[in-house]
Amino acid sequence: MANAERTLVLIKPDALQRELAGEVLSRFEKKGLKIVALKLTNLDDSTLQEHYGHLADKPFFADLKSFMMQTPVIAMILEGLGAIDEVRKIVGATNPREADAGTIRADLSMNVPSNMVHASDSPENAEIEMKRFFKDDEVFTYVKLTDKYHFGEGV
Ligand code: IDP
Ligand code: MG
Repeated sequence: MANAERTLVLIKPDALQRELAGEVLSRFEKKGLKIVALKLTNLDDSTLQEHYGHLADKPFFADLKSFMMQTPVIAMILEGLGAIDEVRKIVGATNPREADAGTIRADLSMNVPSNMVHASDSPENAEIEMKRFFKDDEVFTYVKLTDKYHFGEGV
């Protein structure tokens, strides 16, 4: 939709290990975010070096990378009004014990790095991250019957 944003989300290995991937995806769907790309993919060291480059100097960086390689992750692009901020709101603060109740991280996790989900934090990073994980022909545009509720005005 012309007035909507797109954002990159990863469902992390702890969610897959704990059989909570469906629960996480369901929360985004229920909000009214449209799935426009979705796949299971393995992360390698160089992808993680790029993706978490802002954390490369941290003492936990090696552990973070090996955590993210425990299983494939589910990568997706979600579309919606203000999707970047709305998804970050639903995901909650980085530390699950500081996240607000009702968020995915607060409700379903206890610790870092195993906090269930990655979500882009700005329009600039969303563009970079969507390209990092998806080719153009893996991203879909389609009409849903519910679009008028989630994207329309005055309905
Ligand atoms: P974000 O995921 O909320 O955007 P970032 O600061 O970008 O938070 O950190 C990326 C990821 O690195 C976090 O989601 C978490 O998995 C991991 N992480 C962040 N801080 C720590 C830490 O202090 N110890 C271990 N892992 C951390
Ligand atoms: Mg981040």
